[in-house]
Amino acid sequence: MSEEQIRNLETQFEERIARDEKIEPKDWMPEKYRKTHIRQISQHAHSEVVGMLPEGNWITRAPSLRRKVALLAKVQDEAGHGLYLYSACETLGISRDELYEQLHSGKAKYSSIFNYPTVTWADMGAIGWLVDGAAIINQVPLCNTSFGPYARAMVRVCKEESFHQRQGYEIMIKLMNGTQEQKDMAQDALNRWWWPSLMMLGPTDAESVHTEQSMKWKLKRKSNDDLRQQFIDQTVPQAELIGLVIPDPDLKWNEERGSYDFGEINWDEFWQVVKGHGPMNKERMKARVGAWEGGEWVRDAAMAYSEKQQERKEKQSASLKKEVS
Ligand code: BYC
Repeated sequence: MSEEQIRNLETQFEERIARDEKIEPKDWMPEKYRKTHIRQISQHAHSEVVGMLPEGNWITRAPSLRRKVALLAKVQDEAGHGLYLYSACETLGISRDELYEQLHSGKAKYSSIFNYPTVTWADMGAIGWLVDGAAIINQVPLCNTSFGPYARAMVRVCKEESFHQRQGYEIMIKLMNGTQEQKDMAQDALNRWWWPSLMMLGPTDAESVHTEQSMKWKLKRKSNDDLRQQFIDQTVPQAELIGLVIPDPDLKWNEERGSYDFGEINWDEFWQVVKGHGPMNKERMKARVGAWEGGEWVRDAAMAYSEKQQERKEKQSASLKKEVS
């Protein structure tokens, strides 16, 4: 293709984005658009799948049958989100095996938030309330993202995230209506998950290398700092309502801005976690790689079965043809 032809295609592409048209997998797209979508969608898929581990840790220890059923359903939803997202990503011309390889080799990132341990039952409340709460704020704008398969996957993901957020907040409400020990457990979980939840929404806009281009392509619809502010403004009243204290001495309502001012985020901690040095990075990868290796016989058996079915079909159609002739 000549340079002029490519320039024309690029112009048409930008015009489609400006008209808010969805870009579909078979449409022409700039290589960088394709690559940055593979990066973000696959990181999102990996986050869902790795994100099953901290909560999976509590399924057998949920305090009642009702809690167990809800937690199981939530973790299963996360597996489903991973599947929609891997499928959306594959439409961009990358295989599932390549995506897994990138995760297992450490080449692809997944959300920093899942590298923290879940040490008490209250952590199930804090994750649902805060982590899924932050995820909703981040993902609702993505329902309107420019790449069709990603936008459509996000619609269902967001509906399910809202159930997750409510089940988490309900655990916190229950604990805050309980004994002093239960209240302390809830406050301790908030103390540990608050700052990592703010970090989860990504580096500051000044440090965010991808935001500018991703906003132009309508892959991202809101900046990291705007989403973080929205999350804080939404969550602080929820904490106050049930008697929890946000662990930030600098948190203060700013009348002029109509938003909360908040304290300094420890960005060194964030980058350490992103680079693989968080409290649980090694365990998380060990669990994922172990699941991949341990599942090899299942994949082999499924392949052998489908080859056998194919052979059977071919034989049947050959004998049918013979009969007809
Ligand atoms: N953790 O330029 P930036 C869930 C990386 S799943 C690790 O701002 P971008 C759930 C970033 O990748 C939630 N790395 O990037 C599941 C980039 O590095 P690379 C997951 C992070 O893409 C189970 C560099 O830092 N949600 O909710 O414009 C149970 C510079 O950042 C993080 C999604 O994935 C991080 N937190 O913006 C419960 C949503 N933040 O790639 C809940 C979709 C940044 O150049 N993703 N980095 O090596 C997004 O919206 C965006 O990708 C982000 C980052 C806002 C996360």
